[in-house]
Amino acid sequence: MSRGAFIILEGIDRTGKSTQSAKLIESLRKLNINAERMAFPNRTSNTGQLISKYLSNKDYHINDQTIHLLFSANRWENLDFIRSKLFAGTSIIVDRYSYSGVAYSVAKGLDFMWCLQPEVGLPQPDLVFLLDINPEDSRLRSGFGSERYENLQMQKNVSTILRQFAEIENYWKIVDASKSIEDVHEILLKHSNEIINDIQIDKRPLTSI
Ligand code: ADP
Ligand code: 2DT
Ligand code: MG
Repeated sequence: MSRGAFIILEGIDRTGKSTQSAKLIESLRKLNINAERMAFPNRTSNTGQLISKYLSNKDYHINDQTIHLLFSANRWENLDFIRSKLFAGTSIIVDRYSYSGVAYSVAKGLDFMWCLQPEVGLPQPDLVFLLDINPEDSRLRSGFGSERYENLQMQKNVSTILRQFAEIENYWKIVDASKSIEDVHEILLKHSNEIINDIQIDKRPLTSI
């Protein structure tokens, strides 16, 4: 049996990652493709509860390096789960991954290579969608502004860093997230289907960051 595809949705806040990952799972399942959704941070584990408190309570202090490593640990604790699902043939759609980890910390002023280092060895995605939007537009969407990092300057910095990843790596696809929910969904479904099929045909191995 061939493995599932490891597909990531990245983007600044309110670009539609949660909406699109849920819709993608629904459509893939309708096509009889085994697929599961994950989101980072996973707020339910011990590290996730600390992270969630840090994000929602601006008075709860954790220094920048420590929170960076906690976000990374929050991914590492899911390593066995991710690998076992993929090798059982289930594709995984992930709402944020290592690239949010790097981009938000670099946007705060931490060193890029230092930020990337704890991600080295985690599973390498087969495809990353960058849901791209002008930060001036996404902040007008409902819910914006309630958590740490949801301010315009931070969003602009993160957007620039995520675009740099997308420009140098050919497994990234930039998607115009200002389109309608249905239009974005159609693009994501098409490319996800293609990569799931390609992996079945060429039996490519799962590699590491
Ligand atoms: P994210 O997970 O990236 O923060 P969400 O999926 O939670 O974003 O979407 C944020 C808000 O924007 C929600 O109210 C959602 O309904 C809305 N939204 C998502 N995608 C679009 C779109 N393409 N056009 C207009 N509004 C959208
Ligand atoms: P949402 O749960 O609304 O996506 O917000 N973040 C996320 C980091 O700083 N580092 C990371 O490694 C990850 C995965 C982005 C989560 C917030 O946490 C930030 C916004
Ligand atoms: Mg979300």
